[in-house]
Amino acid sequence: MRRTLIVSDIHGCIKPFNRLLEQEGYNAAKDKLILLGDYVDRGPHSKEVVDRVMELVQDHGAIALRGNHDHRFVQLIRTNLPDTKARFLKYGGVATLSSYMKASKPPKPLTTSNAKIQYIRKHYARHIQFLEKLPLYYEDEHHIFVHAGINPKYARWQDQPEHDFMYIRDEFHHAKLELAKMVVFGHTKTSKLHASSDIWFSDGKIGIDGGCAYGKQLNMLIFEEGTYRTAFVKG
Ligand SMILES: [Mn+2]
Repeated sequence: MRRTLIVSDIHGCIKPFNRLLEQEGYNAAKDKLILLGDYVDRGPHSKEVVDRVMELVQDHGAIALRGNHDHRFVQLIRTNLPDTKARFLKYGGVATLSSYMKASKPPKPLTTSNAKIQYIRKHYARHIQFLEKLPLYYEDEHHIFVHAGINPKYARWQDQPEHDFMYIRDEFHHAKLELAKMVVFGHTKTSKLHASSDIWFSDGKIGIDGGCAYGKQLNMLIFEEGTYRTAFVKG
């Protein structure tokens, strides 16, 4: 029977991610892998995570959604607007720039963030094109998968603004949703939803961000034959 494996908020943590897939025996021919976004920022290996996610999507049929950090990284490289840049650098983006520089070793070391941004724009267009095309949600028979959540204000959740898909927190966490499907999401560390980094199961919602980039854990939700199981590796 086919399993569905869900992981979120990898945030540059390539080693835990690969360990988790290996530990749970991920087999692309049999398993459906769904990634809920936030591949970059905070952790040490954003570039490697994006490479791996591209490979999983393009060669192995995985589904990858876009998170707010992926979205901001794309905006930064495309526009380099001061406000975008300030937020990017404030929320873990310094690690992303370092990761790309370390991996590509430009002929002379680039010292300013502007020079690094230009370098990435020139040499990693394929990463940016990949990230900006990622969808904001995915559905299967039983689930809605999103990065951050669903705003209960909208009669059709698909009509909510892009921003809600990537950023919403409390309004969604506290909402009593009248949806036929379970919402699986990341974005908010589960330690903020209950007193643990383990997966948070609630009425109609499952939160899975274990805070790996903060030294906690990378969770995997496993759905098989109508039941859930959880797995994780330490960050
Ligand atoms: Mn996020």
